[in-house]
Amino acid sequence: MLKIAVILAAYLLGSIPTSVWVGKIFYGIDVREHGSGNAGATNTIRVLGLIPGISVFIVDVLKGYLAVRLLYLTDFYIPKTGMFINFQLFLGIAALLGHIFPIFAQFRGGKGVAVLSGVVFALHPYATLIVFGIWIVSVLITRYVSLSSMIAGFSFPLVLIFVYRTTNPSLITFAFILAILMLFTHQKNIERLVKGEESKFSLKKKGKT
Ligand code: NKO
Repeated sequence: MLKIAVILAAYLLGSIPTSVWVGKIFYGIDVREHGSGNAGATNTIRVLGLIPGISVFIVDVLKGYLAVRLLYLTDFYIPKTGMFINFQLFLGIAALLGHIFPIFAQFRGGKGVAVLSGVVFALHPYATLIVFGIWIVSVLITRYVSLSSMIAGFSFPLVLIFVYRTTNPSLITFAFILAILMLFTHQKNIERLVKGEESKFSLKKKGKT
């Protein structure tokens, strides 16, 4: 019972719709009605500017990090199997699902990139720093945040396997599931990338479009 309550708490923490609230409270704007329509840090930079966007990024990373760190309990035991699954992984997924389908914002949330970086930082900080480096280089080369986020998503399990020689099967499976989840949340971006219509990242805010 306690574990279910804690997973629910992680979902509620992830559900805090940072970009939607920052936009509505400080600018009277719902960022989901402008730019890419995404409730995330990138679109907040696009619509409202760098300072609110970076603030959203920091809070969203913290949601993922705190869900995994603060709510930590002992590992899950699957009855009769002798198997333990790392409970932190469930908390990370719960926080991500909260962010993507937030109960506090009509279930229309973000794509989970910033939250996922907080989750993976809590699980493996060094691998996450490498992946962050890959993300930055990819943004600089391609100028596509969405593409870079998907590349980062798949880099995390690959860095775990090939750089850190991780053998923990539940961590690796979890990392691949999350990379696939990133493809799912970026479906519209993938369509735009294929058509050559995806917007390239720039620090200048474009205003309400
Ligand atoms: O508005 O559809 P859009 O162009 O906004 O947005 C696409 C974008 C959505 O994501 C965000 C959050 C941006 C945060 C970027 C920080 C990335 C740091 C990644 C480092 C480590 C991550 C490990 C695994 C992550 C997937 O994509």
